[in-house]
Amino acid sequence: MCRTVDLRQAVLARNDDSARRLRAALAERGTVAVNLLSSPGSGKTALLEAELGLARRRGVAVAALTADLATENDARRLARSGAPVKQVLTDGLCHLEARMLTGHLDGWLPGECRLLFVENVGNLVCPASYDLGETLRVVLASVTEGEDKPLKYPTAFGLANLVLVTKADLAEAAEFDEAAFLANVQRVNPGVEVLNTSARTGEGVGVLLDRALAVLDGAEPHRPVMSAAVPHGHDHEHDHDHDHEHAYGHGHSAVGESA
Ligand SMILES: Nc1nc2c(ncn2[C@@H]2O[C@H](COP(=O)(O)OP(=O)(O)OP(=O)(O)O)[C@@H](O)[C@H]2O)c(=O)[nH]1
Ligand SMILES: [Mg+2]
Repeated sequence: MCRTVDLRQAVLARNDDSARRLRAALAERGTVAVNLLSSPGSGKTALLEAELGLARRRGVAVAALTADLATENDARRLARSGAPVKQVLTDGLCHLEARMLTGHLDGWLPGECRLLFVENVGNLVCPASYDLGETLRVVLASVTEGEDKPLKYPTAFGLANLVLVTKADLAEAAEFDEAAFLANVQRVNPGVEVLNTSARTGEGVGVLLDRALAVLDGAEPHRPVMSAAVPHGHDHEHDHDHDHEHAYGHGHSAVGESA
C-alpha cells in the first residue's frame, strides 16, 4: 500500500516537473495553453469548435490538441474550424500527462499560435491531478449532469481556474438548478468564476475567448485555494511509447522541454 502511494507521488512529481518546463517553453514563445476538462459528453468538443471558429474570425491564432482513448472523431470535428488540430490517442490511458503533450507539440505547434486549447480525455477523476503546463484550467459541467457534481468531484472543480456550465440551451428542459450548482462550486472552489455557455446558441463562447485572451495579455487567472500538490484520483503507471498522433493542419515551430 505504501509503495502504491509512493509511486503515485513520484508519477505526479515527475509530471509536475514536465508541466513546469512546458509552461515555461510556451511562455517563452508567447503561447498560453487552456486545458478543458469534463466528464464524457459534456460538450468540450462542441464548445471548442465554436471557440476555434470565433478566434479565427477575430484574427487570433489558435490550435487544438484533443485526446481520446479511441477514434479521431473529435479532431475531425475541430478541424472544420480551419485551425491546426491534432488527435492524441492514449491507448487506454484515462488522462493526458505533460510529457505526452510535449512530445505531440514538438515540431507541430505553429509558431504564430497564441492560444493552445487542449481537450483532455472525458473523465472527471484521472485528469484532475495532472498539470499539463496550462495557464488556464477550465472545467465544464453540462446542465444534464446534476448540480451535485462539484461536490462529488471536488478535485476537478476545486482546481479549476474557470468553470463552465455547458448546454445552457437545455437548462429549462433539464430543470437545472443554477443557484444550487453555483453554491456547490463555491464550496469546493471559493471565488471561481462560472460562465454559462451553449455551443448551440453561442452563449458564452465570446466570453471564454475574452478570458483566455486576458490571460494571454498577462491577467492573473483565479487562484484556487485547493492545492494541486495533494495526490488525488487514481493514477496509473503507463508506457506511453504507443501513443498515437494525427495532425490536421501544419505547424513548424518546436516546443522543446529544456532539460
Ligand atoms: N443542446 C446542446 N447539445 C450540445 C451542446 N454541446 C454539445 N452538445 C451535444 O452533446 C453531445 C456531446 O458533445 P461533445 O462535444 O462530443 O462532448 P465532449 O465533452 O467533447 O465528449 P467526449 O470528448 O466524448 O468526452 C453531442 O451530441 C453534442 O451535439 C450544447 O451546447 N447544446
Ligand atoms: Mg470531445
